[in-house]
Amino acid sequence: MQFPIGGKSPPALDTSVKGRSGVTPGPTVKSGRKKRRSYNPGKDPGFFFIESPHPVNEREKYLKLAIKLAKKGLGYTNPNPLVGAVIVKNGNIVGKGYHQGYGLPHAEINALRKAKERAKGATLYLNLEPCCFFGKTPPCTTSIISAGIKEVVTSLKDPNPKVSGRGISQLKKAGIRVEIGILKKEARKLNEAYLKYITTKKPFVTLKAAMSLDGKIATKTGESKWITSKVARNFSHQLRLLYDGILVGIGTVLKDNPYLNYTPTYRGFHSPRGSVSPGLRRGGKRFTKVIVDSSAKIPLDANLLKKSKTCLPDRQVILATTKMASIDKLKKLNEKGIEILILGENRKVDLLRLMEELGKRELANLLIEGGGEINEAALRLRIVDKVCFFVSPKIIGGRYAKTPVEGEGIEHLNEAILLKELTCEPIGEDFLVEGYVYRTD
Ligand code: AOF
Ligand code: ZN
Repeated sequence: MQFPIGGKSPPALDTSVKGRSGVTPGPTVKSGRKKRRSYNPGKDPGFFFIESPHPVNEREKYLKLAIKLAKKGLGYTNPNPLVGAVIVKNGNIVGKGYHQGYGLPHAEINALRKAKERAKGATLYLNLEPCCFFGKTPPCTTSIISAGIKEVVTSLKDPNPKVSGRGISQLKKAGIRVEIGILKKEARKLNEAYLKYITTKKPFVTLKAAMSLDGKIATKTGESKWITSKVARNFSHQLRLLYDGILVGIGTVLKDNPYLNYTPTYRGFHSPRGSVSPGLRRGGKRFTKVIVDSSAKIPLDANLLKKSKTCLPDRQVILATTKMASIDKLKKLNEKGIEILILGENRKVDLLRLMEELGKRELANLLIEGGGEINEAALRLRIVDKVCFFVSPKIIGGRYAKTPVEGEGIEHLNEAILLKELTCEPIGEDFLVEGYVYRTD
């Protein structure tokens, strides 16, 4: 169950409740398309719609099913999108499929394989425009055309520069009716990480923190174990399964000596967002641990540098540092298999450059579990896309008790980071408050 949060929203924002199906456009909506200049997760891309012989409800029903199927790939497809496909003929589902993992066949190919010759004259429903280029797999458009599909109903244009409407044009040229735009809000949310990564080549960043109701992440003596309940802690630990990497500051490493592992679970991870299927990651994706440590203070025997049964062989550690670090220490770290990135001349690691480097390493999304200083810098530099705050029903108090966002702080309220699409859901005894950082760029 989810609750909308009251209070004042930023101007002209789309505040919606997570999980609720969005407003769906009718079958005949004005044509024309607005230009999308920059990445903005909340903006309406403005697709145009063409009349279809199928009732809206039916098209929504099958697209919802496609989205449900797509979610089975959660945690496995990055940096590729989550895609589900349903093939319908004469009111019967003749094929279903989803993209199961990075480098594996695409959703529509899996559905076409199930449908076999029944695909001829059928309608294909899928939440993303089909691809039209040779990547790790051949273009899906070719298979759709040769299977004799007569209509494609999809939610979103694929903003991948190698596709970007070309998939749709190819289908239309082959005489296939194409309808686009239904359930686009849900489809955008499903692939929020992919949509940012593919257009900016930087990871979609979620900032995660656990705090008391009065916003403290520890007591005045630094005691922080545990503020939230076991249920919320397990939930937040399992969230790592949905991310390509995790970032912490050296402060957290020195204080907590964390492992930062994700635990592959054979029972699966069921969250209100969907479930991560049981078992290890498919498709060969690695989980990257990133430490921001400007003078390479990390002890060589820190837990997160240790080999771990649960994370190997798909683990990688990156130390982001500056020229202040001792070359000798960096050599020793490098000998342990740690990748060193020198990103900054003096005291601060250049986080913007770090995001570019992580994007080059194909991290489509990143979870920041930093302390107050890293969190503040990431928010101030507009690196963060989404916040995920676990709030416990405890009041800690104390002017010296740490808070999740520290740094120098702002002088004026109009400099505050604004959030939109805020949602709140109970997780055990605690609440998970999520929201997207409001961007004006
Ligand atoms: C689809 N359906 O299920 C997926 C699509 O390297 P490849 O061959 O796997 O291609 C990756 C690109 O294909 C990805 O960036 C996106 O544009 C598209 N992914 N497309 O129609 C799918 N996974
Ligand atoms: Zn494809």
